[in-house]
Amino acid sequence: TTTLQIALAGNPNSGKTSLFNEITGTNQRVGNWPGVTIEKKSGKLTKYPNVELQDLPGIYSLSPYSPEELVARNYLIDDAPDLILNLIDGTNIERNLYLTTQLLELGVPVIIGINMMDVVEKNKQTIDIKLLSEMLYAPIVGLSVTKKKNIDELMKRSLHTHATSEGQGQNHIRYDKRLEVALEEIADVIEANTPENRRRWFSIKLFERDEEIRNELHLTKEQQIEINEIIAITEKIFQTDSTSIMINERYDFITRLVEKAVTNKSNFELSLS
Ligand code: GDP
Ligand code: K
Ligand code: MG
Repeated sequence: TTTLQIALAGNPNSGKTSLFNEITGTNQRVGNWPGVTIEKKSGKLTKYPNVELQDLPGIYSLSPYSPEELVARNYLIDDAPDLILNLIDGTNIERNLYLTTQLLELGVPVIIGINMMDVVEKNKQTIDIKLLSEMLYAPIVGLSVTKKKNIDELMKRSLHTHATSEGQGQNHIRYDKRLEVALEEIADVIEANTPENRRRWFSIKLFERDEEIRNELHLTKEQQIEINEIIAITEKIFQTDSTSIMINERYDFITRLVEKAVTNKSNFELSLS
């Protein structure tokens, strides 16, 4: 029988291990990731024995700067899980969504679990999950792992997401038009080197001058020159380097998202008085 692979990804302290333990019970395998002393845990789901969950190291981004980021990134790219389950700390949504914007680019279906909803409610915050879901083009379930609320719902939606490839459509987050033009131009340059579902990810990584990706694609000299020109023009337009452009665009997008979808009721009441 084929096993469905779900990768559990998220920031440190978003509740990944708590969720992992809750849904895999004692069906766990623990080891190390190859070449590094980072713990690797995988396990079959108690309720769905043909589904395997891979607990990834907690990370804030998919850059290749820390061993944890490299492990997570290599797994997501090379092992190509069937689904990414991105667990988010709902009390820290702005920071957690930075990684989410990157996971959504990988070309793998993503489902988002917004955890710690017990604390969110206690803090009198509200999160408009439907609106967030529409703006991110991904299914989202709010839950609390430690209060055991909505865990079954999250897993059911996860299997449904995989079965229907919900969340892996052509629709995706769009940044500033001038950046999108550059990304499309890079995508055209690498059309023959990349599968369609991965092309946006590769275009963004090349735009960020990610050396590992550049080597992996075996680009010709001409392709490299074209891409360098696209990057240079865009940097001139934005008056900053390409890495900063991407970071700024991600944060601008997240700020707009949070402004629209997250409200702090206690602040609202204060502002009325
Ligand atoms: P990881 O670093 O992503 O693996 O996160 P952990 O599973 O270690 O959880 C980090 C902390 O958050 C632990 O103290 C958990 O008990 C706590 N935690 C996890 N889920 C919830 C939740 O839904 N509500 C609350 N209040 N705490 C939670
Ligand atoms: K932890
Ligand atoms: Mg953990």
